[in-house]
Amino acid sequence: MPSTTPLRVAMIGTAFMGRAHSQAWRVAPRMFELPREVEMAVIVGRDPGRTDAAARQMGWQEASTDWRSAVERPDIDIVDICTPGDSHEEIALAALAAGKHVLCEKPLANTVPEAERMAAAAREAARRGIVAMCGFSYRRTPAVALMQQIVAEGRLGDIRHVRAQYLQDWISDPEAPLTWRLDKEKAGSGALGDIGAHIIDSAQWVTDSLITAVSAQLRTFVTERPVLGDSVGLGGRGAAGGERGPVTVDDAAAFTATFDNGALGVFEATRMALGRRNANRIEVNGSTGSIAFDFERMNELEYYDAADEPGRQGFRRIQVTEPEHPYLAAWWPAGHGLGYEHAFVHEAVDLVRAIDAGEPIHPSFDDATQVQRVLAAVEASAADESRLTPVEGSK
Ligand code: SOE
Repeated sequence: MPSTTPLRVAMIGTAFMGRAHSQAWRVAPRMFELPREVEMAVIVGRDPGRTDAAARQMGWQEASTDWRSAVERPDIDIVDICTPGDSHEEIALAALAAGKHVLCEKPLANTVPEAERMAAAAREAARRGIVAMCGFSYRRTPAVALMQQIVAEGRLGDIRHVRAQYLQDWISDPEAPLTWRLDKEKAGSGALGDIGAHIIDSAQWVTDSLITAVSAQLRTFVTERPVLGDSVGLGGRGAAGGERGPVTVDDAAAFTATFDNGALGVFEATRMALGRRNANRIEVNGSTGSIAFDFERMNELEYYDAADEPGRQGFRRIQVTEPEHPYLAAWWPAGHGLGYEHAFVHEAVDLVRAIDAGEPIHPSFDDATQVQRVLAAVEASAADESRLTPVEGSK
């Protein structure tokens, strides 16, 4: 039975991540045995009407347009930050100072200095029993969590290759409008920080090793787009009427990476891979085996064990739906499978359990700051054109 005092949540943000996190807070206490009840106390958005509607639709007790007052309320225990990256630091620092536990969407911040200040505040708050977590949700997709377990068991031997891609195509159309994700001021970077951050975090976590150096290229294929009015969800700027504005972030990133365990990494993040709506893939090759995850088949892992006898070797498909698999015992019988939103439920479950136990949780703000440092290194590498070696003879 949960203890009597519920954990009351204030969530800031009402768009895609606001919806995903609302689903998580609604479902977590209903599907998992939690030590504390969870109350969805208040949702905060910019527009009063839309935020009221979001509260009703998503199941929040109250709606507000004032995040500062929500963060200061004595009846709030957790602040869940689902806003664009340019507001993460201000909100997180205020929440931590007010003694609230914090879940902050990824990437943690738009710059390394912002992330470092957030991580320092989280370390100080931890001394007051406060828990802070960054929402790299894919760690809690059961197949990725199982991948990490298999690698941690040493079944792949020495890790040699990490190959990770995160492919989307939602802005392949050059007439897709300028939204906040295409604005460096709001988002910090483009595909690199939005989806590249996920595969950087997953790769480092699954292999228990950190990226120490990168060599990168960034591309912006479409350099200007239609400007939209400031409508909800699009976050466009200015008036409509045929106006166009500059895209100030990358459409695509590609980089190689050195890991501190000697492994060689190859990473790709793009919003221009036509036909790939949300293809998040990671493959790890070791000296005694390989393992691969593809979000387009998110309830499966492909596993190759070199110990299999000759003539019987090959990638086997593990259906990650068994009760022994991470998080699955709380869900359906084997073979039924989970979806994108379940990783967010697992985030909420683990956060509530960590808060109740007074224990830290990963990915921490320190983990997320390491990701931010890799993002910054990629941008610095890509900015140094001198590193590109021209191919002789080609024009
Ligand atoms: C990008 O469109 C995005 O919404 C990311 O921001 C999320 O982190 C990812 O889970 C889905 O795609």
